[in-house]
Amino acid sequence: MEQTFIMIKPDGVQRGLVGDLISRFEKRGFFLKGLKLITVERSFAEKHYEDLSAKPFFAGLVEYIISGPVVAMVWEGKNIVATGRKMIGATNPSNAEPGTIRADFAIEVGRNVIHGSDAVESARKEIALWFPEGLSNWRSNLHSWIYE
Ligand code: DAT
Ligand code: MG
Repeated sequence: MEQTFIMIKPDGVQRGLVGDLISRFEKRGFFLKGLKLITVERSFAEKHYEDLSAKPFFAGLVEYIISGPVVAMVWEGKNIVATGRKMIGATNPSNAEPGTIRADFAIEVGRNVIHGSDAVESARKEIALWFPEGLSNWRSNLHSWIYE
């Protein structure tokens, strides 16, 4: 089953959105496979966002991500990478569709509350980076109530 890396950014933690955001993924029918509250080092944040290192907003983005604890998670389910991105909404909250996380909880692109992997391959890389210790391998008893 497909997995994705989801991170609640420092603003989401500070604003008390952790429970609500986790709830959205749980209620949809996705399964939580990894979870931790962690404040990352600058070099780690730079590695996570290495593909964006040439962008003018890179330094500010790194400052934001290291500004407080984040909630790092791995979620699992059918087509979760693409579905997770849809649930999160457009990068700039002002372009995000109503009902998406970024439309419901954010105003500015540099305070957009949550990260989600953009492809199966980047999910694999991000999960390996954030969870080198591995994941929990449990299987929900609700599986057959969610999947045909
Ligand atoms: P996403 O987080 O939707 O995958 P991304 O990977 O292109 O978007 O960029 C990572 C983060 O960088 C994004 O969540 C917020 C910030 N960012 C992206 N584009 C930006 C811009 N034009 N100005 C300021 N910050 C930006
Ligand atoms: Mg991205």
